[in-house]
Amino acid sequence: MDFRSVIAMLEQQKKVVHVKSEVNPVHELAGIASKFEGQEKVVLFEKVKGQKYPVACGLWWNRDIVGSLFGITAGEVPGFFAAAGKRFQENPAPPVIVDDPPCQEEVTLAPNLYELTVPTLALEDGGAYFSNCIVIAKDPDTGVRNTSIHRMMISGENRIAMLMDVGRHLRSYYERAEAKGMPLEITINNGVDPAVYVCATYPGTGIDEDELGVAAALNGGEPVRLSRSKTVAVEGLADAEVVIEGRMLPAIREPEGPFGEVSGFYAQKDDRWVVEVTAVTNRKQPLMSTLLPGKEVWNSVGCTAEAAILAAVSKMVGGVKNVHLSHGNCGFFGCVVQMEPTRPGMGKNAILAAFAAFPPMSMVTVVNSDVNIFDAEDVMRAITTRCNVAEDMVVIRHAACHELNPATDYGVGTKFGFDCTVKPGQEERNKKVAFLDVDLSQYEIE
Ligand SMILES: Cc1cc2nc3c(=O)[nH]c(=O)nc-3n(C[C@H](O)[C@H](O)[C@H](O)COP(=O)(O)O)c2cc1C
Ligand SMILES: [Mn+2]
Repeated sequence: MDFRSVIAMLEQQKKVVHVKSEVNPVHELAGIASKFEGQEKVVLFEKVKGQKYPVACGLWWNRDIVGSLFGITAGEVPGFFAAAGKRFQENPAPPVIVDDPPCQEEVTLAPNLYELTVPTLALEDGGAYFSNCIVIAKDPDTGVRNTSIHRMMISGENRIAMLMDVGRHLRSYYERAEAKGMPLEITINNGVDPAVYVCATYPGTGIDEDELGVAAALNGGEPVRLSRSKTVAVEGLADAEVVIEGRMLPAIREPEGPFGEVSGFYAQKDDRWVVEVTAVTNRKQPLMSTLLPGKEVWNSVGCTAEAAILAAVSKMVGGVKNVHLSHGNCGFFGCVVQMEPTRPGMGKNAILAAFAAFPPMSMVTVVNSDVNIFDAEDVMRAITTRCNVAEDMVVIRHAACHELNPATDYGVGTKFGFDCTVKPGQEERNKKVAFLDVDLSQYEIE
């Protein structure tokens, strides 16, 4: 479903808040959005000062909305994503290139990025940021397409400074192009099908795989539609609201940041990679998309990570009931695995398998089925009462975690896990207290 259809669907479900007053894209827009963060509504800014288009925020900040994007409940999301990942591995449906794509209804060959609706979010951010655009590039050696999301700061009318973390496929493409003194052509796609957004963050897809096939799998096998670009040899998303074409310049770094990040802390300003924009194409009257780097990212990375962990730990260890990446762990620095160990010691193996399935994590907590993994209090109680730390904690030093976690040395840190599963013979002592479940309406109570 294209982005405008998604918003129209949510509109019908009365899940869109319209901000009709004109708002300033610098701080004010995000200030308003933050008051709605996490609620079961997205916020649509109709008039943004000095900028051309309306913009919607918050598509992923509430898991009930996320479920409704795919016609399922919030709880079904990880399993649904995992099943799509499996279908992609078994039978990938490659994207197709279409003629007269909607994303090229209007073409601007000398664009001014400042006219697009791109907010400056947190108070100390270094500029206006594209926070949720889908970057498509092609491997300079194999031609395989990659899809990923990167924060991008507007640094001039046709210039962007962006971030690529260590290990990203896009970074590998860029470094190989740069070594030959060549730019890397990309398209930057805004306002996209949620299935494409999912495939852009799907963990575990290899550098030799076109992950747009994951979006097809999520859409019942229907291939993703691509457009031939006007100025670069890499495709855009045919149904995107806006497509920015450009090239990442070799041997050039320019300041990017600070940026209020998903960790809840500011990422510092530094010299980073640069995109020179060669064209902007868009649908008529595009509806742009933005996000706040908080709950929305915790859910979007969290749901795909849950899918990957659920699949991997089930396969390698067994006995798994559910997985949750909670907001208390910044969405993806830690997870809780709910399981019934098939034999002694499997709680610890689940910790190792979860780390293998999703490397950015620092912490894994494993609990039995009687613990509500969506309730941080219940999980904390399991740690305090069922984890004899000297025996049941796993510590892995100097491991690769996530660069944005300040507890690490720019990504290298300690991974730790709590095995809170009840040990054999200890079941009686761990039986949860319960009371009779009565129906209060049957009583006369004042
Ligand atoms: C909203 C959002 C913003 C992101 N920003 C960045 C970023 O600035 N830099 C980065 O390297 N990864 C970022 N990521 C993560 C990557 O997009 C993600 O890990 C992706 O799967 C990497 O693709 P790859 O496996 O093809 O390299 C972001 C993810 C989301 C959901
Ligand atoms: Mn990839």
